[in-house]
Amino acid sequence: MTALPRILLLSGGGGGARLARGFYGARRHAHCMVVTNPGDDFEHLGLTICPDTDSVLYAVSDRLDRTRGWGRDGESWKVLAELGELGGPEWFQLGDRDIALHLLRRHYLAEGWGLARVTQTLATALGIGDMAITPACESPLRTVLDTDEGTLGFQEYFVGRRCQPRVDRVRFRGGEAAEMAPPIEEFLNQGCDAVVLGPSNLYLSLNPILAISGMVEVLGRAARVFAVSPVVGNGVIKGPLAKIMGEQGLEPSALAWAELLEKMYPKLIDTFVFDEGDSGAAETLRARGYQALCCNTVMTSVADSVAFAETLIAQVQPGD
Ligand code: FO1
Repeated sequence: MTALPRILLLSGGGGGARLARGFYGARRHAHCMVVTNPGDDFEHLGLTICPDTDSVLYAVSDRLDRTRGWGRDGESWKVLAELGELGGPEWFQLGDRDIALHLLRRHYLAEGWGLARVTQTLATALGIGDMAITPACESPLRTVLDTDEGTLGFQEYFVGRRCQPRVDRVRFRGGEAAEMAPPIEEFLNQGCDAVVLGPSNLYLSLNPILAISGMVEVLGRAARVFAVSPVVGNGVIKGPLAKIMGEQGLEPSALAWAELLEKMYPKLIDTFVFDEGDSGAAETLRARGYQALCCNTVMTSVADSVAFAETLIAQVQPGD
């Protein structure tokens, strides 16, 4: 029985969560650990909110509200409504079922558990304990944005201001002190055949993970490093990436994304993965000596997600 390929997936936002679901559906063909972006996390109402981790927990366990791309399906909002009645904050919408998960996270953290153990325990409770899911680090790492309306925390920008302010700079509070969560080191020590940077916002979802000291060096040692373009055609499926690229003077194209990634992390990426509609970008990169793969990267169904994960797995030989 040959060993299965071991793949590390870096995930943020809805795109990363959908690809994580794909690897879960393909788990008999590869052993995948999902590393989630901690940069969106924040403290609210005494709860530790971990949106990009919870999107993966809910997507992989088929409990995600797929319309919103976050939070629970079949949600009710009684606590939030009463909170509003009592003069509490309603701007960040926590549904009743989502609050249950947050109360449990709060309880485990108050017991002194690390966030990685909390996350894997919640995954097991959701019936997906056979998939390794961990935040990239256990200490607070918070994305802050310097905008034309001042410095904003991520959720203030994303939810509070609906991504309207112009982004001049994205920073990560706690990045220098942050260390890779223990499960990641354990996974890597047992061998890692490929790293996949998911179809996530480079500025807001992947850079926080890559800001963790030593992360880029460690990932660079993997046999293969794939990066999936979050830009499809001249747009982004969801989220503020196209707008921020424009504010940074870049056109929101798949090629501009690849060039930005290569500029930020020279030689880290072996294979750029584009949607089949962006074959031009793939050709250009191949002409520059990079490997580029074109396939269907738009995941509108679980079947799409699984097919995409299987396509990536087929590129990876165990013990590469
Ligand atoms: N996004 C919103 O646009 N509005 C919300 O009220 C909101 C609440 C929320 C609650 C829990 C959670 O895990 C995510 C939530 N999100 C909400 C999404 C959140 O802002 C994420 O950071 C984005 O999905 C970006 O990754």
